[in-house]
Amino acid sequence: DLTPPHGGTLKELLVDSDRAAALREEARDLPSWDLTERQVCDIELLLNGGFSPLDGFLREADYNAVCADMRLADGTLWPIPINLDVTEEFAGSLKAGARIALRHPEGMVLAIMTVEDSYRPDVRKQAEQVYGAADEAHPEVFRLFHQTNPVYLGGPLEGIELPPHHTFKHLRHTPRELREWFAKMGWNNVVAFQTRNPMHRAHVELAKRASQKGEANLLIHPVVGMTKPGDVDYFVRVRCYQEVVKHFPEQTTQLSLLPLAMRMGGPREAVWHAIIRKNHGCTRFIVGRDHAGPGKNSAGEDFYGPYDAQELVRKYQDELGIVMQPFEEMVYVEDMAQYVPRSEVPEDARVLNISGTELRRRLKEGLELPDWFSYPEVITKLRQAFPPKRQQGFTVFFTGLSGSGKSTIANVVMAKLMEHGTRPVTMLDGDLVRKHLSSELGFSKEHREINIRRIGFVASEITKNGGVAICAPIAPYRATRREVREMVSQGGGFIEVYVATPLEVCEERDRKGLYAKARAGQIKQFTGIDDPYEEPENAEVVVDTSRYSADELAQQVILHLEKQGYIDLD
Ligand code: PPS
Repeated sequence: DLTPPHGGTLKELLVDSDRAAALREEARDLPSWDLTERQVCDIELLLNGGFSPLDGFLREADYNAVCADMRLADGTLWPIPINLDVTEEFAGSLKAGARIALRHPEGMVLAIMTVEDSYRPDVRKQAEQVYGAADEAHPEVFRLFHQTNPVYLGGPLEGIELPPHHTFKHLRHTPRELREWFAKMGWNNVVAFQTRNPMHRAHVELAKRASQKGEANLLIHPVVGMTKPGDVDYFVRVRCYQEVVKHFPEQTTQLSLLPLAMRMGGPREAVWHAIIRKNHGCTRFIVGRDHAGPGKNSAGEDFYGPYDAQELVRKYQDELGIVMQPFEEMVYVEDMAQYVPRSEVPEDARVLNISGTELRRRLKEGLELPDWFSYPEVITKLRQAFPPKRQQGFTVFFTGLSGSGKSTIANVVMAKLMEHGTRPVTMLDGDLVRKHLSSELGFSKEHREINIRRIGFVASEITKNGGVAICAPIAPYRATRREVREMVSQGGGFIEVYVATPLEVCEERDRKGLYAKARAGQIKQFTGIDDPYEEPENAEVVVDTSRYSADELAQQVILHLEKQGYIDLD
């Protein structure tokens, strides 16, 4: 028999069709909340039982216990908080015990929630307890601090329908569907392989060995919800997985897509992944090196040790009821023409390895990828998705004080790129954007953030489609610039240019007379005077207009673009 779900029963929260019809009618008169991308992922696994035994978004007592002890208030092991975060306005409009309609961005109501709890989390504490550090270099901590609404609502859900999917439908399965399929196939021992990256020969070797060792069938169970910013997007990955499954024995391997929003929580996330796979009917779960690792912290060190995740899963092994199959990194030994676990490499043997970062670099630069590393079909799919840099779109994002000379340099850069003529160019200058896209916005922190996110959104669309976006807002906040960088980098290049003209020089020039007005108190919240400007720490190019002319500085930007391979000046 298959493993029982976590907590004993598969907690599916979808109601029958009569009840669903009644709920849809009720929803018409209820306050409704538009789910964020993250919340859509979470609600899908809540409704389909992937998050059994949860019956909805966490109430405060459960949330506190999960953060502090990795358990729900009733003692059940549960490592990651699942919350419905909403705005103060929305939370403030609700009475105790209110029912609210939770809507998919396409408009349909997915579930009705009875709000039992409304609470304000201490996100720093959450970051420290769950992710081990309140360090914004951790992608989930950053999200928690900058992209999470301030109030959490907790309470049970009545599910009406699952979020719709329009891609790869034949590869999506609920826990129940997978369990039924395993039963039909007589698969009573299934090992799950988790991944958020394209699979190459090393992963195939690892998964094959794991299934042989456990005498188990194999479920390749990649995450297609949300992964780490900068990852290869799932459309591309799934096209690769479809090629890779052909290299496994047909009767023993199944590919299925998991709509999970990852947190990059390392050890705790590994425990969570194990629970989710158990709910999907798996008996075994592969935990490799640096499972769900977020990369380096702001001091340049790894957040978690390479085998911390294995250790934590091992600690809860009995309680989890799914067997961990720990795995070392597999490396290619050239003389043996074979992959082996790193500790089994013969002494003096030459080992070949290409890291994820190195792979992305080679794809971006259009460099060679050797046959020992991956399959030709997989490389072809990756190359289609990652054209060489000179065919990619990019964004040049100028930031700096008012009057620093951003627009002037940006205009020269634009003229030079138009003259070069390989891509369409769009200018998103600060004043231009405020006239056409953001005319209703002022200069509060909130409004500036909205303004910059709009610019980022437009720039990312242009970049994704192969064009050039030149942006020149003040963009005073580091966190918002990072968001824009993440958005744009998904589909092409991002070059941040810090126009580091000192405040004294900007004020002295005062081309628009705004500094004088700000000093006189006629303009409030003026950047550099009574509003902050957070200097960029990792801009690709830094220029200072007090020393060079706009022409010279624009040339510096153009040369950077050439050096990076985006343009070819020959
Ligand atoms: S932001 O912070 O990025 O949203 O600002 P941005 O959209 O670039 O707009 C900056 C231009 O608006 C004028 N202006 C102000 N700037 C800063 N602070 C205050 N309070 C303010 N009020 C008006 C100013 O002319 C800026 O233009 P530039 O081209 O930067 O000088």
